[in-house]
Amino acid sequence: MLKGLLFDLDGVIADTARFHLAAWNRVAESLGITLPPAANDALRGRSRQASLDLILNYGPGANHFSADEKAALAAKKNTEYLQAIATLTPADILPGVPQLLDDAQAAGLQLAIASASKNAPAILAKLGIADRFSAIVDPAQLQHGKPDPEIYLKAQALLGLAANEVVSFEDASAGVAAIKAAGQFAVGIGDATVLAAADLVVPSTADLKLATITAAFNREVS
Ligand code: G16
Ligand code: MG
Repeated sequence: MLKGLLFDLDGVIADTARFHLAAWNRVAESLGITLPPAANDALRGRSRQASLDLILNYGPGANHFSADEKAALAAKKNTEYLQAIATLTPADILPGVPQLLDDAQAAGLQLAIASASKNAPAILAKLGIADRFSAIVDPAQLQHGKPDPEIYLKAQALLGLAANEVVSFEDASAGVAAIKAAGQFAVGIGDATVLAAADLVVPSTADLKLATITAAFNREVS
């Protein structure tokens, strides 16, 4: 029986994935690296450090940079990102999400955030929805990033639920891989080809309907 919903944040609750990508693009440009279109999905859901390594590997290679140089580049990216998210307001919650949260709470479902972002609590506060979630995983406490299942298993545990009692939402292939490795039902938001491993894919958050999701979950999870 469905008892909880686990949400990625960037690209699912708010359209902050474009701010991450823009900030990383600036870092890449400063190093003379051009990011290929595939970086758009590859960077989503990855930790700050893993994202930087990915970018450097599109150029001379992550092993050509010292730990100090990498820390400075990551800090530069986060400074740019913080400037971008400073402008966020409740109007930046993605379409369909407020209704989904309302419907989920009316149905008695528990809600949790499984975001790789250390900035997630600040973003939720700016969006005015922090109190909707009974658990927010702290990514600083994790050993492994997405696509490892750890973050989704942690979110499920914080709610006291089992894998067959939750539905998890992701916009990234690494995130969908993490959900599936956790043994949970995955809803992918975006390109059905990129997110083919998800149990259900919708093109945008505006298409997220609790009744449809629950019906698909009940068909697949016994
Ligand atoms: C998000 C983004 C990633 C970002 C990561 C870490 O994960 O999708 O692009 O690199 O958080 O963010 P920060 O640098 O703010 O700690 P998610 O899981 O919310 O999609
Ligand atoms: Mg995401």
